Amino acid sequence: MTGVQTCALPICFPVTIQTPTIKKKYVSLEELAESSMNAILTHIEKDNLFDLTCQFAASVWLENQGNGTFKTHLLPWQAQLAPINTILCYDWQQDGFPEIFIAGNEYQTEITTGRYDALYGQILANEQGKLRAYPLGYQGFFFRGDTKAMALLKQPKHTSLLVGNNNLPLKAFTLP
Ligand SMILES: [Ca+2]
Repeated sequence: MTGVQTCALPICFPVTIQTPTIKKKYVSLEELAESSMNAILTHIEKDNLFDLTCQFAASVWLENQGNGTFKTHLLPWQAQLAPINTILCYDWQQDGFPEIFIAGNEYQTEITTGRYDALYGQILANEQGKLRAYPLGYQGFFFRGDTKAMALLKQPKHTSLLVGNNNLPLKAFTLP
């Protein structure tokens, strides 16, 4: 006994769900962690594999600079709290610069990952192209949920912003 504890490879560990042969090959997380990617994938035909690379993980907006080139701008940190699923532009003050309404979250994650639920709806002020986050809950725009879609509904005297969430009733906010 060396005093080193090993942790059994849980059957619900994401990689063992997606590649069950790994579960048979490795009995502990320690063994798996110490193995190279080539060693782990010895049983897989590598000709059919391809590499994917993530440059960064953030929500951004892209500025079209013409000639097929785009400049990347990070959204404010308040928009980085969870995945954004829906974006809607509406000129709140009618000054010619549409505000950006964002909503999202993701409840369908694997149980070992945990759900993304930190976004309660956010309005970004568009100050002549520079984005600034309004305070959370500004003008009552605040809601919980796994938001998947928003839409504007123009009515005779005002515009409604409709917010659709999984497993929750449709929400409506009155816009000026
Ligand atoms: Ca505006």
